[in-house]
Amino acid sequence: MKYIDLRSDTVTKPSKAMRDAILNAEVGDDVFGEDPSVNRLQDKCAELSGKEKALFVPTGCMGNQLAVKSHTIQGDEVICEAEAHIFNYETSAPAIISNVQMVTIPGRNGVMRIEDIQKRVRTKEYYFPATRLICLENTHNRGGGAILPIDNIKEISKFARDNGIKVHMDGARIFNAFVETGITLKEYASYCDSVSFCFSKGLGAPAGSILCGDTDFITCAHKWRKILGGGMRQSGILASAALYALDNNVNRLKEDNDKAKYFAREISSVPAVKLDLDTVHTNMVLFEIEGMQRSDFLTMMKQKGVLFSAGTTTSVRAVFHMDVSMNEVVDAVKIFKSVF
Ligand code: TLP
Repeated sequence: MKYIDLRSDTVTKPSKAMRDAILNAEVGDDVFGEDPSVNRLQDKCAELSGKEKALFVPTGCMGNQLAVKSHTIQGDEVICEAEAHIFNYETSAPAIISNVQMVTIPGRNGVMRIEDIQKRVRTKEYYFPATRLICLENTHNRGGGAILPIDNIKEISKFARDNGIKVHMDGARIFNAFVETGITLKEYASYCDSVSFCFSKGLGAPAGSILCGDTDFITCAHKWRKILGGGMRQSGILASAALYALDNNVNRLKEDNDKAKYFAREISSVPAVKLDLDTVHTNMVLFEIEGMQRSDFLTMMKQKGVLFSAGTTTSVRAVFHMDVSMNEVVDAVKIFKSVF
């Protein structure tokens, strides 16, 4: 059976044109710093983010973890929103790799209130851990793809700078925010000390993410990428796909956001569906089903040809991407409604 696969935008496969770019990639040994495609990608991302340097990494998780490692020292505290990817889906890596303690702040659709952050920042007593880093996630995965309001980012950034705290933005899907808000990566990054984003999600590349920051930060991240086994030799094969994605697949993300909004509007008319349309900002829809176990619902939909995944602990998640056409979204809605 050919499924309509809405589990994640990570399921996208490289297009023919992207595969041609991969085929023609110029490569070299990146551990010697000699891969021209990787160097081009890193220079381009440094420029796009307005940061001094960028580092190509295999995954979004590695980008986040290198950021935590490079900003902190053992025993520090790192603040993040309670549903953040860095806290929930990265196998306790901040504890394992950086020996830091995560402080989680429950937010609303991923948005932390500045007052709640302020309350959790430590004073300088010797017996307290030091609050070293605040991690933001934009768009926010478990927040249903929500875009962090720019004023919220600005006030957190100002507070952090005034108090000597660093800010990292997990911008795995930052371009899904850009196509909605018109706020560039450079502007988002200007409020943060580091930003990472992924090529392997809505941008359609097979693998790869990037971490951007100042020279000292990236020098540290580069060393730790090697320690973690992320020195990838002829990785221009992957960087060429990422370059292709940046040149061709950014603006089309608006279509994915629009597909999500259409889907959300349609299913919100089903009485058993609990869904706040105001939270659907980008390419994800998180919803609850009343009167049915989530696992039963997922199985039933799979039998009918539509794949969803789990969102938060109770919600179902649908993610829209380039490998699901508008016609398939219309079909998914019909199948969805037929179940109720
Ligand atoms: N998210 C995946 C799963 O891990 C949940 C998905 O299907 O959405 N930051 C954010 C905000 C992410 O959503 C993800 C992946 C990552 C980081 C990690 O990226 P990878 O999978 O490349 O390590």
